[in-house]
Amino acid sequence: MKILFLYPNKVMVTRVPLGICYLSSYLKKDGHQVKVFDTTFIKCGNVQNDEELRAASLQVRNPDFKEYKLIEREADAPVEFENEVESFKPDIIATTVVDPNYNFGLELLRRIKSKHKNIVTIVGGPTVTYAPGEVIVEDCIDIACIGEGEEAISELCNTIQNGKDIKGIKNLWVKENGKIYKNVTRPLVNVNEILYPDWDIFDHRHLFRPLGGKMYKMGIFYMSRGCLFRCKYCGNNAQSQVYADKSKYYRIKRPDYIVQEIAFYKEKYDLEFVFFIDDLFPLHKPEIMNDFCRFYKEQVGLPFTISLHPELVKEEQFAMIVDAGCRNISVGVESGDPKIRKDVLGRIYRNEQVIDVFNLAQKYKIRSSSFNMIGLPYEERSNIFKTIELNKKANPTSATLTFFHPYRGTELRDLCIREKFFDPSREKDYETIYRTESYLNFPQISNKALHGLFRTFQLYVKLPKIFYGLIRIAEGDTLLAKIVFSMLKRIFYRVTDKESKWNFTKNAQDSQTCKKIKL
Ligand code: B12
Ligand code: SF4
Repeated sequence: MKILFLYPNKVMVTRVPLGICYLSSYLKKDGHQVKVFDTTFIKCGNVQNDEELRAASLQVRNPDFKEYKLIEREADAPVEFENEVESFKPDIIATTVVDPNYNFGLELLRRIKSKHKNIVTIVGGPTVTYAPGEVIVEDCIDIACIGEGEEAISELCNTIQNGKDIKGIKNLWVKENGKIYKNVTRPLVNVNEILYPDWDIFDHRHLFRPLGGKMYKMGIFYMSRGCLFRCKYCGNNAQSQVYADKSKYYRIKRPDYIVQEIAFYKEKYDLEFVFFIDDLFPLHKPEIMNDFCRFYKEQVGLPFTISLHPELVKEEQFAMIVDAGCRNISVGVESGDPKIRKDVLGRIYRNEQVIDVFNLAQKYKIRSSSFNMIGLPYEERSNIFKTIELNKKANPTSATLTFFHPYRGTELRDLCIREKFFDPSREKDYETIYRTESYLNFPQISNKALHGLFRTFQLYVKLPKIFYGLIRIAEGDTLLAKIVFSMLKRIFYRVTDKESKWNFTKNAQDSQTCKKIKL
């Protein structure tokens, strides 16, 4: 069988999408022919790419992307996709989608399906798992995959190849002659038996990612699948609900297994940095961390980054992972207001716990990022200032900021629809703006005000309070505001240039000692 994957990525965000890589490994093992059509390096409409956008809001200073050939070429993505389909002649087109590229994915699929009705189309990924009913009714989709897809796609392709009936395959909703067959899910994947993901299917430029202003050849891995928390804005709740064995949803790989996997890819791709994409890196499991750190130091030794939850960080394990090579942590702060965090987001921890984690990063001299959101339901200007103040106190190396969006399948989305904060029938229009503005309408704060705070957030966090009056002016969109913004931007760079610059070398131990270059 020939399977063509479609990765409809509009914003040149690099990093191989592991979902497709895993599916590809399973299909290749069964002897199928696999290819991918990836729009990452094609300019898809008038959307700014992810890193340009982060640089414009002062969140990062980027290295030269062109040096690494990270460029979006001018091309007509739908036409190229059609050409690819006509030359590869796939039996199946398999697409992965997240909410912000869902309609773009549909647009590409529709074009093919209208001409090649015999090609079977299957979609999977977060949007499908969280809202299968919305997806399967689309005219260009034959099959929707709920949850993990490794075994489901493998069974599907083998069943089609053998000319058998596909209607009862677990994890799949199958549409035939207008009727939808909804099958139950199979048990969760055993993360210690899973095949290694096939990165080779993707353009190797996906391996390049910037961090702290420098470009690294980064490998992307997970040690655990799932999460122990159920925040109201995150897909994990909906994802865990689709499985009968919910208690096993958070799964951790054996330390020897994950370390062997990383060592294999380090060698194969000459990696410089390891990026753990775990929703919840298992730092809270000392017995696992002991072995992981020992094996990692012996067999990999590359610098790495992880995401931590403020509630689950203990100094003993923190020191251990730094010793093993952890050189960057990301921590979801989200809001600096404990009440908003608890009532709106379903995240319960104290501000002191957030500050303690960043203090540890400073004590152990590693880089740190906070993740923050703006434009939350019921959030007023004063609440946003609590987020600014918490970041000022915690003093992470970088404070990432995004607009809150009510993604499908989340509790907060239901609330936003109920309260009429947005119009779900306009979802398609929102895809082009989800990174640049809030598409929600709140009675307590205007979008213009949110946009102004988004642009100036870094100035508030990094500059002394004496500048607040000027920053307030820079929030506006008048000519004066623009002049003040560019003046403050210069001061901002002068301040941040004095901060440490990070240089991670392939040997994590060296990067620790040459970590801070004072300019
Ligand atoms: C790593 C990650 C990233 C990375 C890398 C993304 C990438 N290129 O893969 C970065 C940081 C770049 C990123 C960016 C974004 N991300 Co992100 N990301 C994740 C994260 C943490 C893990 C994804 C992953 O690799 N999982 C491991 C693989 C193996 O699982 P998987 O992708 O789900 O695939 C399995 C199944 O879904 C299924 N499957 C998937 N595709 C297909 C296709 C077919 C045909 C079939 C049969 C099955 C199938 O089978 C796979 C194997 O079991 C998830 C959270 C999570 N736990 O899922 C969020 C998540 C996917 N991200 C999310 C979001 C919102 C974003 C951003 C929009 C954030 C932003 N504000 O800009 C961008 C979008 C970028 C883009 N164009 O894709 C949301 C999506 C929510 C939604 N409803 O759409 C998630 C779910 C987190 C959340 N808050 O809920 N992300
Ligand atoms: S801790 Fe993070 S990954 Fe886990 S449920 Fe909350 S937002 Fe999602």
